[in-house]
Amino acid sequence: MPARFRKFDHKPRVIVTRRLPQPVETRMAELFDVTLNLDDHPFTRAELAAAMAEAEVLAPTVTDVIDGELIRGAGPQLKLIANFGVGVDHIDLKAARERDITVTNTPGVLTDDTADMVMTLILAVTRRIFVGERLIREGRWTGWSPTGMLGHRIAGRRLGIVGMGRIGQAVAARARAFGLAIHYHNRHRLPKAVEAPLEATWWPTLDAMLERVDIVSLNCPETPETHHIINDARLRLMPRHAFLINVARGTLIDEAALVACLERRGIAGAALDVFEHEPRIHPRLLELPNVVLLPHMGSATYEARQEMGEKVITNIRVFADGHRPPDQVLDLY
Ligand code: 8YV
Repeated sequence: MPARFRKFDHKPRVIVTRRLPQPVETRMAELFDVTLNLDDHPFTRAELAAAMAEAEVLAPTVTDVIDGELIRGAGPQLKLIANFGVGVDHIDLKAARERDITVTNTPGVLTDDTADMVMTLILAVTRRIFVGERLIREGRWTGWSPTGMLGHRIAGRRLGIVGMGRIGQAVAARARAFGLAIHYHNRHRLPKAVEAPLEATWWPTLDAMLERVDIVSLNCPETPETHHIINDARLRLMPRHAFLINVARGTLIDEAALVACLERRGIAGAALDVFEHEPRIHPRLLELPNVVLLPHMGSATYEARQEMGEKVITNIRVFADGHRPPDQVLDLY
């Protein structure tokens, strides 16, 4: 058994960087020698460094940028980074491997909620939900009219999913029920048994798919290969009537190029739950009427956040018991 999976002879010293659901924090306090972040402020780099100098287990979130320098500066006692969240692009996995620090995440439990959010955004942007909502709240609605508040029907349109993993497939299943035709771009073609019920069409090249679909949903992780996967050149491939949906990571899109594209009406609209420099939003995005903007809330259900916390606990317990944690992240990119 590799040295890293060595049983602890004491309660692991755990530092949690953000507030987690109450039952999760209570259970952590029972099981671990834990320090919680009671006021929920995002850790500064200095606070992260201090935590990594002291903790045996760090439980961070997407708001903590844990780069190579921080990992190399960590104390020798740091053995596990048990991330609260499925995406681990904020953690330098290679540096962690070099220091023999195990990294875990929380896959599966946020799949359905995130896929629901994709459908919400598709409908919100095509049916102009928030434009209508604002009309009422701002007291500008003067009554129904045959040509008022028109949007677009999604049934019969082609949805192009970029990244057909757990979340991409959950999006496809929902989208089928709404009458969308499923197209996807993925490094590998899915087995026939997965493709067939979805009647999904695999596109080996993203560029070719972008030219042919009406709605694009980004559902891949952020890696060096997928950074700015939607750039100026690719936006120019999309039809003018197309919509772009992103619940994955803001850095998948060159946001400046997207703003320019929307301003020249290169595509019909975008619905974004994540941003390149979040929580900062490109100021010109705020001016555009054909854009839906949400504050990174794809997995924000009570149920998902509780289950994510339970996964963090399970990963720490199994690791501290001397075994490979169930959600170990391997540095495959
Ligand atoms: C989480 C997410 O809320 O899990 C992810 O990767 O993007 C979000 O749904 C966040 O990452 C928690 O750390």
